[in-house]
Amino acid sequence: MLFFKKSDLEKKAEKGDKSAILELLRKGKKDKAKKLLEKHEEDPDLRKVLFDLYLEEENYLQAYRLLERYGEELGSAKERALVYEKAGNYTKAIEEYMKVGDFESLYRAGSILYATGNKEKALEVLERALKIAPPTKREEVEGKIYQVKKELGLVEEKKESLLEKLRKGLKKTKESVELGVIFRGRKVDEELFEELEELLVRADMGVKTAVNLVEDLRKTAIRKNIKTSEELKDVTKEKVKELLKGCEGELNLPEGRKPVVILFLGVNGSGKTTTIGKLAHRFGGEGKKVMLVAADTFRAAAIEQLEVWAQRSGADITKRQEGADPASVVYEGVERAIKEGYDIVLVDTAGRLHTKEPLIRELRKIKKVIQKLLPEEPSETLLVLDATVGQNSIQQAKVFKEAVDISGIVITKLDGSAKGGAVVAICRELGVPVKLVGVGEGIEDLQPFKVEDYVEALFE
Ligand SMILES: Nc1nc2c(ncn2[C@@H]2O[C@H](COP(=O)(O)OP(=O)(O)O)[C@@H](O)[C@H]2O)c(=O)[nH]1
Ligand SMILES: [Mg+2]
Repeated sequence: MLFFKKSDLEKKAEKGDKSAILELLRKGKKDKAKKLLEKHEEDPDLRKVLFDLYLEEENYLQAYRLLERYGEELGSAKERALVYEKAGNYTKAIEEYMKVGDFESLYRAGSILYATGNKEKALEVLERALKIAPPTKREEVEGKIYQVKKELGLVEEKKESLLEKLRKGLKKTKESVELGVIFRGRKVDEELFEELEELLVRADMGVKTAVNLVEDLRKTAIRKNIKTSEELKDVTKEKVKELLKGCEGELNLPEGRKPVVILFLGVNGSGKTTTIGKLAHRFGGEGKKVMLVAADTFRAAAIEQLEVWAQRSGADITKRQEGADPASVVYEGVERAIKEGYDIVLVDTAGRLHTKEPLIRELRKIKKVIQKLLPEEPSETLLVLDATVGQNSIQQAKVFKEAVDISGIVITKLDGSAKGGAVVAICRELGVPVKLVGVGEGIEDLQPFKVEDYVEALFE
């Protein structure tokens, strides 16, 4: 009868022969060697080997156990710091990182201090880190310092008001369509009405809407005996605001639901990924734990782009390799978000319109997968539309609407568009409120859509 005999080496190792145990490890019999190392962890040499093994396996809790039990002669200071950090012993982690003192360690120490609420000390340490930061890291560290200073009330928010930003955003529309100018010192006559109508059409408000609006204005002008163009301007603004009634909407973020899932749709290039990055930054700033899901798996670059935004905004990301099944990435991301207590999940999707049927199928599948885990989600399904495309984007929108219900619209690139009036046409035609507008490529360049501000900025 055949049976497997234990090798001599194993026998020797089991008896506690140090070099035999190490040889076993070298030969790749990790599990066996680990058991024996654990058995003989009293031995300082073997303990060191065991500690390294735990680190290699990222088994930080066991590594931590060794540190606690045997004092601190294990591993390098940096490794110890990492173990303390992962095991949640932040005081010790900070202590060790500070001892190491290189950029990475100071930055970690500063970040932990910040995360654990010690902002003054965090600021001090982060500023030390900044002094020795490599060029590629400077921006990130500066960003963090600014954040801490802001929270400590040491800097004024240097933010422009939303209205100022929107004004700047609509600049291009206003340059090509001088909606403000024609109301300056003009007589209220048929010529003015015709010009106004033409400008509204040029701003891409939609022919029918423009014609009806101006017709309405003619009547109102007579009824109210309006004589000056300035007065007419006020009436026009009121009428446009009325047209936009129901077009303004806030993001639906139900209290107490965790996580809230927001699904992003839109053709490639419309600005989904950028919008997700900006939103992640906003939520992160509110102290929310944010997960990005890279379900646009068609191009590696799309995943990388989302990753960059995750880093910039401090969010986490669930991703797989290019070509992975989008719905299963979503499943994984949402599942992780539930387990790990995330507040918000932002799902990036692909929008290849030329494959309409597969696109529709895929979006439905993604939604189904979300609802399998969280029947009440997504709280928002946002369609991202590019303002430079203007009203033409309404056609695109219909394809997405066919796939899933849209709860809100995001209009991006308002800053680069001469078709700022299309917001009116888009919202009215689709019957879905605009919830956000993008007014630039920067991380802060996203704002809630406010009818009042929009109309003021457009006619100013
Ligand atoms: N000027 C401007 N550019 C934007 C805005 N939003 C997105 N973009 C740019 O539009 C391009 C496409 O955006 P991206 O987020 O990759 O679109 P996606 O394919 O839908 O994910 C990028 O170059 C963005 O920087 C915006 O509000 N203003
Ligand atoms: Mg993208």
